[in-house]
Formats: sequence, structure tokens, C-alpha cells
Amino acid sequence: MLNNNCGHEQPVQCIPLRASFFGSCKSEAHPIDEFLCSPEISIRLRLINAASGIPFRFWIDQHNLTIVARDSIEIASISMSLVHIAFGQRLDLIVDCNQDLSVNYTIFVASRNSYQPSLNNIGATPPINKSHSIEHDKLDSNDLFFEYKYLKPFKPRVAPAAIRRITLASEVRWNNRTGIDALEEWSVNGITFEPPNEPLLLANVFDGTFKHCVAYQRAGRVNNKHVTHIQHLEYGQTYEVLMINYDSQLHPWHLHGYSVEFTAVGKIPNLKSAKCNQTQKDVRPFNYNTVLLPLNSTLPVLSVGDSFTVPSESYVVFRFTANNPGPWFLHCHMEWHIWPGMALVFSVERNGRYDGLIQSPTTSFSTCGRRTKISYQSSRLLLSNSHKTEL
Ligand SMILES: [Cu+2]
Repeated sequence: MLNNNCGHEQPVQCIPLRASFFGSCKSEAHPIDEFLCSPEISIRLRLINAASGIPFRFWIDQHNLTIVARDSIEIASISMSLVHIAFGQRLDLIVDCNQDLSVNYTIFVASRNSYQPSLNNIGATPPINKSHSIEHDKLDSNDLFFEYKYLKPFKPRVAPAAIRRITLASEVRWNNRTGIDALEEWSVNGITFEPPNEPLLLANVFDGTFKHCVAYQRAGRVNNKHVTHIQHLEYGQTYEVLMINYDSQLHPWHLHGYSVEFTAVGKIPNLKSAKCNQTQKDVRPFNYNTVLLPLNSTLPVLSVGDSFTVPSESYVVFRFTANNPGPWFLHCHMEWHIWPGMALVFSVERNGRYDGLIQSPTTSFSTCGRRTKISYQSSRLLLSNSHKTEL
């Protein structure tokens, strides 16, 4: 576990994880980092969870933490002694330096689901002062809906009506054909994401179409297909996105180019037990129209952000107005979930094109790869030309 890049090779701040990943903890490996907090002032800490696969808890002995921003957007401030931070998320905290100057206080960062405080204290630290307990500390310390329940907008706001709901159901399929469970295919709406052959932005600007740049479609092994998954959105319109996670693990999603307004979250209704190679989609199809309000209604906003958790076998709903043109990646923040296909693109267009929404580059615009400054040809044309040359 790393704190400001310290602790990996010499993991003094380490809390034991699986030995095969990080090795054992060495509490004397190097001095503990110290942050100076001058008396009677307040400091603003920006926490960034840059881990690839762990949601964290963060706290400082005997100090209340006041969260004032999520993903760089101001929220209604909330004070608590322990905060949760999802993958990729940024939280701004105010810490008041109002404790005994003769004591060093320990900053803790721990994984959310497996931490046992009594086993992991480093050196002597003062006991938690119970008088500092506050109402919000009654929250379930493993509450995976933390960000939606507690990180509320700075001022109450409503999400506008939407013209269309985009349902994105993600699954991972396993098989036990070889006698052991093996990863089969990841998909969103049955589509396993394949990167385009060249940047979608340039291809559409120069060609006026995505036809030549998307990956060639091929069939997957569990009734899925591999292709560049693009959801086409019309510039200026408001959309509602329903993300359903049929998987038994949480996934931290990130949308580029936008901050979105979260309007509903919950466990998939009426869960039923599934066999090892089944998901809730197989055993309990559910009509979300029965729990979600109509698209033409405005909705109170729970939270606003761009990096968010979709807990296991749960759903998250958000709305946003497509006012930032271009192709924007929506992907799981775990890198090793992206390449097996847990990603897609929101393409904000007008009549299928970026032309008129994004200023076209000049003919001297530098591009990478096989394109030149002088002329642009789609990769398919370039490939066919190069084949001709070789022939
Ligand atoms: Cu994932």
C-alpha cells in the first residue's frame, strides 16, 4: 500500500495484503512520513485513490475529517472520523489542527473490507476519544453506497428530464469446462469492447463516419460479440443512464469529459441465488420501469461526480446533458477489466458527426502513426494502400 509513493519497496505504512502481491510488512523499513499541522489552523487534504483495485478507508487518530469536495466538485460539507474513497475518486478534506501538540497522530489508510484495527496499529497511538463520535459515524463501515448517501451536492439540485434511458448491463461470464473456474468474457450489453483501429475523434472529423475506424466485429464465446462499443448521443440532449452490475464484485466506473448527476442506486431487486456460471440476469430478469421514475420527471440529485462505484449485483442511475462534444470513454477503473472489454464510448454528435461541434484541425495538424500532415486517410485506406505497395 502506498502513501505518496512511499511504502511499496519499503512498506512501512503497509497493512498486510496477500503476500504474493506485496510481501510481508516491514514496520521498520523506513521512517514514517510526517505531515506537519500547525496549531489552530486548518489544512485541506486532497485524497486520491490511485489504487487499481481497492476502495479505501481513511482516518486520522482523534481528528474529525470534513469532506468538502468530491471529484473536485464542492459538496455539502460533512464531518466524520472515517471516510471511504472509491477507486479513482478524489475527496477534499478539511482537517483542523486542534489536538495535543505533544502527540503524533497516525494517519490510516486501509482497504475497506478486510481491515482489523487491533492488528495493524503502528506503534503507540492515542486511543480514539469517544467524545468525538458524531452522528455520521454510525454508518456501516462497509457501506458500498457511501458516496451516494453522504456526498451530497453543495446545494440541493434536481436533474432535468431525459429524452432516453441508456441501459448498460455488465457481466462477466465464467466457465468450468476445464474443471476449474476460468474467466470467459466480459461484456456490457453483450458487447466486449475492442479498441478502435484509430482515434474516433480524428476518424470522424476527417472521414465524417466511424465506419473505417471501429474494430472488426467478431463473435465471442458466450453469445457476446467483440466490437468497438459506441453509444451515440445527440449533442445538447439529456440522457438517463442505468448501469446494472450483474457481477458479484463491485466495479469502479469512470466517465471522461463529464460530471454526472446520480439519481438512484440500489441492489438488484429480488435477488435470487445463482449457480456459479449464472448471473442475476439469468435467474431474475427485472423490469426497472417499476422502480425508476419516468424520464420526463425531474429528479433530486443524490451526488455529483465522474468516478463512481457500482457495487456487486446493484444498479446506479445517473443523468447528464450531452453538452461536451466528442467521443468520451466510459470504463471500469480497474485496468485489467478494461482490456477484457469492460468499457464503451459515449459519442456526443450532431447527426452522426462532430463537424460543426468541434473545430476541424488544419491540414497541417500533426497526427501520430501513419497519417501525415499533408493528407489524411483512414487506416483502412492506408492499410489497403500499403498492401498494394508491398504487392
Ligand atoms: Cu471492473
